[in-house]
Amino acid sequence: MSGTSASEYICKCTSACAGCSSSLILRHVLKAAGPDTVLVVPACCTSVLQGVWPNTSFNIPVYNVAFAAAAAVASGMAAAFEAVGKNTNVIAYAGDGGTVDIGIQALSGALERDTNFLYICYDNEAYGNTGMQRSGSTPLGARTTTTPGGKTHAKKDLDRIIAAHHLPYMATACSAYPQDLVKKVQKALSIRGPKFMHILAPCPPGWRYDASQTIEIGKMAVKTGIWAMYEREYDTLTLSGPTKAAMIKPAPLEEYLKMQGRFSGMNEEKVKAIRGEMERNLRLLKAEAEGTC
Ligand SMILES: Cc1ncc(C[n+]2csc(CCOP(=O)(O)OP(=O)(O)O)c2C)c(N)n1
Ligand code: SF4
Ligand SMILES: [Mg+2]
Repeated sequence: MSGTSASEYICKCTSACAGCSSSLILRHVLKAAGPDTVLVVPACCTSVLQGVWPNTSFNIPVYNVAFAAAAAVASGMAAAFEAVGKNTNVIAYAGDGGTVDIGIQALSGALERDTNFLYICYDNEAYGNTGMQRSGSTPLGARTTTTPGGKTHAKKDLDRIIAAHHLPYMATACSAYPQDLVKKVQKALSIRGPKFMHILAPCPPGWRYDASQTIEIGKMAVKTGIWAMYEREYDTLTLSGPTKAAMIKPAPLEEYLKMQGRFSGMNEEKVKAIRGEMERNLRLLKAEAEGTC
């Protein structure tokens, strides 16, 4: 991809499931960041993919930390690099459970400290590594091993929690749009201070679809509008092209839901509730982008 390193920082034989988009995202993130990068990884699928010492499938330094600690470690590491005059990229790469649930207090504190790091939450909408239990980021209606009848609460609105920290840069992205993703990573790394990205990461075993459908599912999430892509620089919000298109002519939400076993057997009332959540979010984002709220 133009503008990214030709080198690979993830070796081909990781233990990721077939069709894993979170490892695809990480491949693009590292190619966008280049070799002068340190990765901070809490307990999550990525900490399995990195391999077991003395072997590793990653070709850059990785600091593996406790589940709740990624943002605190990344922030401290960034301060240490700055103290010795180094510009090394510090990227925390954490799952949704490690971000919206257990790591949220460390993340909030780190975002307030003004240290120079990028925090990326790859969101497969469940605790994948431990067997697909629900997280705060699991969407309404989704079946997980701890919500076998479908989740009864809405997905936690992480992005508005992050927005309340008034960061120099935050963005949402999706594994199915790699050019957009790379551009946002490079922009984030070009800005000094704490930055945040939230990236949708379809997961075949968790979302219960065939591994060959990973890109299609990601595209449908954006085309329906259930996953919105945008950038926020302090209080200025800019919608990304595919989300602007989805606001004008959305793909049918039912199609996105039907593609995934985790939404099987949902009644119309649930679909209506999911649509209501989605439309409310898009209305708020549009108003913010147009400066009318
Ligand atoms: C304090 C603590 N509690 C629980 C665990 C067990 N644990 C390890 S990874 C994980 C789930 C991680 O989920 P997420 O952050 O969404 O990443 P994913 O596995 O989906 O990539 C859990 C519960 C742990 N390592 N530490
Ligand atoms: S469970 Fe999901 S996120 Fe984890 S390695 Fe498998 S496909 Fe990737
Ligand atoms: Mg997860």
